[in-house]
Amino acid sequence: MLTVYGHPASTCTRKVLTTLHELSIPYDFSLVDFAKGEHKGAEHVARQPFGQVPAIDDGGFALYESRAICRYLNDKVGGTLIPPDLQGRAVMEQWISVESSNFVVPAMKFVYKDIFHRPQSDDAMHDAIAGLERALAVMDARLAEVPYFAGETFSIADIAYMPYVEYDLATSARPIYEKYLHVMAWWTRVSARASWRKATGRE
Ligand SMILES: N[C@@H](CCC(=O)N[C@@H](CS)C(=O)NCC(=O)O)C(=O)O
Repeated sequence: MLTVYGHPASTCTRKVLTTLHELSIPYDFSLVDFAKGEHKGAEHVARQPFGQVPAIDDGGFALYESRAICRYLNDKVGGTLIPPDLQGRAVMEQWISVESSNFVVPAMKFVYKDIFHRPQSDDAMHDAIAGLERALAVMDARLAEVPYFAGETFSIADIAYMPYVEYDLATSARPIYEKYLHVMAWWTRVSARASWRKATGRE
């Protein structure tokens, strides 16, 4: 049995759980309790050397890094979460890179400020607003053309954005998102998926 070591509220854990549900892969969930500092304890650091979640153990095969885990899971079962053709896969990878390089940092600033109540300087929030606007404009233009980041089908690229979008929509970033109608329409589509509802404890 595959075991996920993670935390149910963690964005990166949610990517892996969504992928598992999309692929109908059974798993055990092992809570890494942040409140007890378990993520920085020796047992978890042996699984994830940066003391972060998630990590998996698949019958003795250990892996960490959420995006690598999602790709592994899809390839393990021959899933449809990665486009089968060379160019489709490359486009999916492009959008995962945009997520990790251009989107996550500004998106998470709002989560740190409004959900974790970690003080952020005015300069930091000014940069976050500008960075988020820029990323959303690029994402919106893509989603005006196709229903999902990789094209016609839901992929790991969509999963990569979803946890951050959900948290941001509960922050002061929401009015910024609401200007980008194609992003909002995509969110309505993808957040209705059973895999996401299960990964976030709604089903
Ligand atoms: N690149 C890693 C990032 C993992 C990550 O940042 N996990 C967060 C939770 S979403 C975490 O464990 N934070 C605790 C910490 O960094 O101390 C991945 O994609 O798995």
